[in-house]
Amino acid sequence: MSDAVDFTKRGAIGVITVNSPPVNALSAAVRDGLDAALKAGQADPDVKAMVLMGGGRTFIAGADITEFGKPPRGKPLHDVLHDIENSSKLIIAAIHGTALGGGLEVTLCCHYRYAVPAALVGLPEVKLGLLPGAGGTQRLPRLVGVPKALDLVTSGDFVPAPQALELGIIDEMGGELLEGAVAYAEKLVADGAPLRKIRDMPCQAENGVFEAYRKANARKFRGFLAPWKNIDCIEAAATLDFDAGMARERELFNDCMISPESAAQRHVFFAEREVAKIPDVPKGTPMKEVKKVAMIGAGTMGGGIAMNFANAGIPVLMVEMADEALARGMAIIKRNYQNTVNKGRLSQEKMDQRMALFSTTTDYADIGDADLVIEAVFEKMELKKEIFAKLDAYAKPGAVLASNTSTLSIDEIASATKRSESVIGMHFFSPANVMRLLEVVAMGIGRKVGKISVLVGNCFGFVGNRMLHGYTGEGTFLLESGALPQQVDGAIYNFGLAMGPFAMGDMAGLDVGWLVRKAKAADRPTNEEYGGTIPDRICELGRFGQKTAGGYYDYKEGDRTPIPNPEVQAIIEQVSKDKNITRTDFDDDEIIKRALYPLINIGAQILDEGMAMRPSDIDIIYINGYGFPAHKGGPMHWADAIGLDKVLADMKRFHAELGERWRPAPLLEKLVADGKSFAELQAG
Ligand code: 3H9
Repeated sequence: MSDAVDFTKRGAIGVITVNSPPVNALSAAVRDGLDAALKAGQADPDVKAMVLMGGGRTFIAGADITEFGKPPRGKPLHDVLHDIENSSKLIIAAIHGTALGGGLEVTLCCHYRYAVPAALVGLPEVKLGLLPGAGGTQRLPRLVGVPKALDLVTSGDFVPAPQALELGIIDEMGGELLEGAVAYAEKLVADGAPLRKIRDMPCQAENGVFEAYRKANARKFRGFLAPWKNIDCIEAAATLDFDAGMARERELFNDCMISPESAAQRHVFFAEREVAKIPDVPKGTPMKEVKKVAMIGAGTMGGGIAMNFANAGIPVLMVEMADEALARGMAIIKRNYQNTVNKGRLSQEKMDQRMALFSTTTDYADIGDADLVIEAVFEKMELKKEIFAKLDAYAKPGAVLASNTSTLSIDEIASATKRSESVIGMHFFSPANVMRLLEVVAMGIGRKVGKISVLVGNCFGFVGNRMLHGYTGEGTFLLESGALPQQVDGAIYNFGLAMGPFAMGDMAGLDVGWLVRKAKAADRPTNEEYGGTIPDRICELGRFGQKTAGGYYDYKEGDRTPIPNPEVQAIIEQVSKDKNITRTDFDDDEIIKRALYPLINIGAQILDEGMAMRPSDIDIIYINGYGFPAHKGGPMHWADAIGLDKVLADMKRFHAELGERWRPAPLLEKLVADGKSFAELQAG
């Protein structure tokens, strides 16, 4: 027997246990081990039925993703599954932890499924740009019906055991994993339960469901390949016989496997896990425990940040200058929670528990017992320094003092204290209680509040916003060169972002950038580098975006649909004239390059400066903080996929046409000269 799978006996029940940490993925060793264990069970005349379970913290979490794209080894998964389904003795899956992807597909070939209440099941392949390729798309709809199967395979959502029981994905639920499953197996044997095979069950769909489903989700799935292929597979289950459906699934699985979308999404999967690893901080380094947080500033941002901590069960003291500001801030927090309760996504009881974790004060002396103090006030250096001097006076020794700035120097803020080593930047993204990203210099706490934390250095705009300025700036330069806002936004939307730079500007408020540009601080890019001329003129008309019913676009009341505005078009054309620029037509491809290549170029500069640790960290920032599409893998992966030599050639063309802001980053030049990609740079 292999080390990865062992076979033991409990009376007349054989127990097959997969032991392949961390997640019991279906590696070659596991497949070979399963093969041997099944043979042992079949051959033993005392064994009447078998239980198949995972050792350690989980059942099987899926195929081994690290084997993808490598030459096949070991017994093929389909053959193992065939042997399970056609076993002459009952096989019962016993699920704890997670049964995901190929893991759930293994259980669907077992004759019955048992789970503990905390178990989760799901087919998350779609998140890797794939589809369940081991019969999942053919067997799941036979159990749960076509509509539910469509939702499960296209979302990749995990289903908790109690719900899986209701849906019929599992047959029995009980508290004890091994004892419970063995008892269930004994009962099935005693009852003479049949060798139930899901493949023999019927699968039907109502007329038109697939077309309707494709139509209803067209917007959501745009740019992705896998959701569409998943739907095709479920359709095959409902229209073809089982074996033909399996053949179709295999064919479409291969289409997904070789697609650039899947390569990008698998890159994102590993990149998300990579961000947590910091070379200077070995695994197991003790983390500062945060038992209490003080939040300076109870505005929208402060309140949103504070909610993250309350959600994680950590008490938060809200600090403001005046009682009215505290009352206003607490009312917003309460309303946010209430909305979630009203939508049925939080129980009233949980909301009450979270609200009870908040306390308020106007006296800085009260922050003395906080382990972490986070400041989220206006982006004004003087104000921040004043606050940090007070924090220095009242915070206990060892407390972490964080600023939620994204544009001011953390080093300068820290200079207002006598403990600069305790001062960090924590850049939450707005709305802070929703967005998944946190740019940070102290990693442990971010994970605790459910954020993907990325370590970044202290530079203007940290990483994400610094790159963003390149993108939004180039967007307005595109307007000067001949494009219109709706054209640029349309191209960016079709590329896969939630919206283009102008719709985004209108939503965020154009006045913010206007004020920053007017301040013209010495360490900031100049107005010309920002591409500020057009937005300045729009702001001068009092058009600040959605909040003033108009910015780059007009808006009807209560409607966020942008409507092109002739006055704005006139401004744009006038600016081109003033700058002696001949307006030209652009196709979408050129717009995408002009608007998005600055992300790559600035990303390369940031890497060169050591402000971000890895190309994949930048990808994670862009996907989670700025809505860059996962099917493109983030800006740096996207650049690799295009080919850095091609990207550089276009940048050189822009450099010649448009000037210094397009000077290619030295790192990019070097990678191309060395024939390397960002991924190869990262691999070392
Ligand atoms: C599939 O099944 C295809 C089939 O349909 C068809 C075949 C023909 N393989 O996330 P964590 C690693 S596709 C290899 O930090 P958690 C992970 O990289 C697969 N490695 O833990 C990490 O390594 P490291 C469908 C894997 O507790 C370590 O395990 N399945 C795999 O927060 C711990 O991971 C999925 O898509 C894998 N399948 O979450 C499930 N999974 O320590 C993907 C994990 O070196 N996995 N690793 O960084 C997950 O969703 C989460 O990992 C899970 C645990 C919920 C299981």
